[in-house]
Amino acid sequence: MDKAVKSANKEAEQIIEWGKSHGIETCFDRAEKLKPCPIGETGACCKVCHMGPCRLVGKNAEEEAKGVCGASLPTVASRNLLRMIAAGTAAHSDHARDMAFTLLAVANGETKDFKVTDVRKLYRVAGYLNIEFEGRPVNDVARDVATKFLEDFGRQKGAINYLKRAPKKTQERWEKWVIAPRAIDREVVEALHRTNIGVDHEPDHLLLHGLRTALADGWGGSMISTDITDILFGTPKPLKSEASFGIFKEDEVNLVVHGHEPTLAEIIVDVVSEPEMIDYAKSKGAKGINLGGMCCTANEVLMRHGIPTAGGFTNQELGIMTGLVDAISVDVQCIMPAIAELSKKFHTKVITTSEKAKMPGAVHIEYDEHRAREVAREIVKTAIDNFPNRKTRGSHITDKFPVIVGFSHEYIEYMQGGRWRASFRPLNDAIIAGRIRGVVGLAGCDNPRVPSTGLHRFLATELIKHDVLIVSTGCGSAACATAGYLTPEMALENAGPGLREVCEAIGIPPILHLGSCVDNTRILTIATAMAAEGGLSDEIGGMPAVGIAPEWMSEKAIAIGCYFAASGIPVIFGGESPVGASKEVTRIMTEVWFERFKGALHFEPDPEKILEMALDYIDKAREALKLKKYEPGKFGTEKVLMDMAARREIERVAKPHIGIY
Ligand code: SF4
Ligand code: MSK
Repeated sequence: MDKAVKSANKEAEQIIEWGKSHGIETCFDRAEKLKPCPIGETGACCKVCHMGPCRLVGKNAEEEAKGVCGASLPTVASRNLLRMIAAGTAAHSDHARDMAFTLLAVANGETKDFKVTDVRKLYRVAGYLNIEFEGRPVNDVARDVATKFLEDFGRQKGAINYLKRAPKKTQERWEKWVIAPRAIDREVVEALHRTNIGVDHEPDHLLLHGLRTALADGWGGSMISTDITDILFGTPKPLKSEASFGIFKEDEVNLVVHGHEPTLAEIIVDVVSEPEMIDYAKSKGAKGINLGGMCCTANEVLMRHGIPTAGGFTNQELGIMTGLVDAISVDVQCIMPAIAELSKKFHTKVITTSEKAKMPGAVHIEYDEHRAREVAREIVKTAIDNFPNRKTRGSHITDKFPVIVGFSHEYIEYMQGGRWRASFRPLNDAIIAGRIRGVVGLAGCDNPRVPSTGLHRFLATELIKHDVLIVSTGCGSAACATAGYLTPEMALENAGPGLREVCEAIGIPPILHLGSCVDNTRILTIATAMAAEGGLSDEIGGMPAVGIAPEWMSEKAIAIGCYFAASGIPVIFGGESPVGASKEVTRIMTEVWFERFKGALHFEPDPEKILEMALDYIDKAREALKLKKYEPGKFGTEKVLMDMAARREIERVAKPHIGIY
């Protein structure tokens, strides 16, 4: 990895260089100019009251430094982490709340623009929630599902519904350590209460509530969001698309959807192919309308409709700098306010759409689920009207890469046995035999403080070389997509012999795109299914599986890392630890959590060490499970079992929108 470059993405680097020669500043330049405060960076600064901010620094800060109120460094650092978890959980879960309201509006007939698309998934979810579904009208079941989900936000006592989806042993650990969340809002509110001046001061106690809050995200908000999105818009199946800046077209109106919420974007996907809209675009001199995505809204429409992606978080300014984006419609989360200012240097219109998120310099066209199509048309029309203003003086890029995306856990199950024998048996067997050494969830943001996307690329190639199957989400997926890694050919060229054999037999890439950030919950579902299948661990903890977020930056990533850790998956984050100032907090998150939950949260800036740690965790888990010692190229003779239906299905992977499960 070339540490001198700002982005490992050649095309991104080209645009950054073009920007430099035209006096345009991006997050990469600002990251260079603005060094992080070393006290805040490591969690040693407290500003929860106005006697501070108190900076707990010095040689013996861990033992001796105290804030004005007497708070110690471990207290301050653990409070800071808990607040990050609460904020991350709030973001994912508020998104989920809106999804639940949309499902309720559909069930009540209050919106005509959405419907239940995947009835099978609705029934599956109803089953998880003990809701009767057989013989009942679909909308009645949908109403009960939405209502039960909404209870998960405001319940005062009891437990979040989906906790019982976890393996029994995993649930028992949560009960033993009293971290089973009661309700999403309750845990977030309690986190803010406990971290208020003068409340909870015991680091372990604060961090246990951190895990409880994070579980409210993983097995609550995020999982609810994933499931409702599948119900409303369809459970993803592999399909082919493209990634990188070359997705923009010179002769068409380019509209980008960016952020995290799929609802408005789903309707925009529909509206851009309305004949009246295409005619309108033609009347303005364009050949058509080209829709692209950015960040996680991109992941949502990419995996359901094959809408191409321009990439992840750090590509948002660069996309505008191609000079080809006529409008960028943003919803919530990970939207840099810099894009509004930057857009003034081009012709791009930045359109904010959420009642929760406005931006100085942007046009605001507010989304309302009751008139979704009308709003979507206004947005598409704004982009079309702006096409004649295109000055085409940006840094045009033509490179793009093919991608195969959209591996929902349901499809992964299906592809291992067809419709009637769907299971996780072949995957478990491949791990047992040592063909697949283990599984890594490669997730999280891309970050301008490192050669952006470079850590994802390095780890992706190294892990598959070592026969580790990768499941990826969020901007980690975008980093792999814009590198051309999300193809079955990647297995032939780069995977170790065992993983290659499995990928060839099933016809899958060695890096499976699972979706957006909230879809990290699909990894929890996969791990649960693997535990139920048998032959490996009987809980999530102890699986030869690791989570890695090498370039994380968002508080949401911290919440994700913590719900993985509490569920039993060791997690390694890149960069400096946000609690690195406290040895005690670091010890709790690694040794103590591992002892209690078999999960942990590490921070390690060196990507080579991240790789080493991940492989070590995997090998130790294999040893503890008494599995065959991993040796490259040496494994048993078991074959991946597939029926004819599954084989025929896989052969269609290269065609757009496949899948019959
Ligand atoms: Fe300082 Fe204590 Fe106030 Fe924090 S809570 S700012 S440590 S006085
Ligand atoms: S968008 S949270 S930069 S992954 Fe989900 Fe990407 Fe991180 Fe945002």
